[in-house]
Amino acid sequence: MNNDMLKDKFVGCMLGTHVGDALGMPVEGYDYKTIEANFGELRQMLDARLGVGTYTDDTEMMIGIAESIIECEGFDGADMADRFINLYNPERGYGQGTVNALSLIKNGVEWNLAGERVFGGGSYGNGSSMRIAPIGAFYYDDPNKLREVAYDSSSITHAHTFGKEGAALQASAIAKAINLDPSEELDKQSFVSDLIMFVSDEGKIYKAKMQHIKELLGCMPDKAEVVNKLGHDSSAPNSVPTAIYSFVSHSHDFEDSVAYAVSLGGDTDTIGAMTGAISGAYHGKRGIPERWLDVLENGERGRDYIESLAEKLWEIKINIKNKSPL
Ligand code: AR6
Ligand code: MG
Repeated sequence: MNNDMLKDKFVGCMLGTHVGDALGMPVEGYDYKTIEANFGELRQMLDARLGVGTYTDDTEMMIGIAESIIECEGFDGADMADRFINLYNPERGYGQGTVNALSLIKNGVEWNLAGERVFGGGSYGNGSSMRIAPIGAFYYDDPNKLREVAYDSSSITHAHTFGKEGAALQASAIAKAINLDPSEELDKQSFVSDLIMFVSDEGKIYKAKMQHIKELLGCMPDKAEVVNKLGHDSSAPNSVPTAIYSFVSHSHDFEDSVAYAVSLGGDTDTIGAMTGAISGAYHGKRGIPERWLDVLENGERGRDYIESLAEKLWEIKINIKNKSPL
């Protein structure tokens, strides 16, 4: 793949997170019937609690990951945890497990020990999967390193095996999407089969969910069946596969995939953000509707800043690749 396309995909997965987060935020917690009855097919950014196009904790924490990887040229747990703490703005709407883990670290607990103390053994919320786009992009060509860094970055706040595996699975879906050419037809079944192979034995809950995805791809399920089989709540096992399905079943078009993810209801901002990350990694920024990009919040750490982070991440990646002996 040429470098320009790669750059567009790095930007696409990070802005895709922001777009999906912003589209989903105004309808967070609604069920699919309520969304349908009130908004039909949601294709326009609605006024959210912080304004049109604003983001939640998903995008705020993604920014922390990107800043940390750029600054450290790779993963540094203490630095990443510090950035989560410094960026933390309660108005963005954080999960309780994340708030608890970050406050333990702020009070002196080591970054790699706090996560286990949450929910007695670690959180399996989707909070470490929703923010993973920069890791999926940065390690798009190295599945082993991608898994290691996804696990470690997750363990800061989400130390439960299902939390860590969800983050690695979401990162792997992003990496695979980066490696594919969107002008060629996506082989949907093999995209999902490869992800099933990637999931570790300890994460077998995901293998079962991904098997459901393969079956759903073979029929034309209604939303009730999709939600019933895959889930749409704020746990990683009940939302990462839902995002993967939303992408794979609507891989022809960024807008269709993210609109569909949000239309399923439940944890709409996060399922939207995760679908946007995978779909943006596949189509690149050029696949994201301009009318959505135009209304994204664009203050100090808004749309343009996120794009500049993605470009820096890409630059560092290219420099490392150019230095490598092979
Ligand atoms: N035992 C029981 N329930 C659990 C466990 C566990 N070990 N781990 C997670 N849950 P949390 P997040 C359930 O609090 O992942 C924001 O809106 C529990 O019901 O760690 O950072 C974000 O945007 C818990 O409330 O938060 C996301 O949409 C839930 O999983 C969402 O919140 C979330 O885990 C999740 O953020
Ligand atoms: Mg959120």
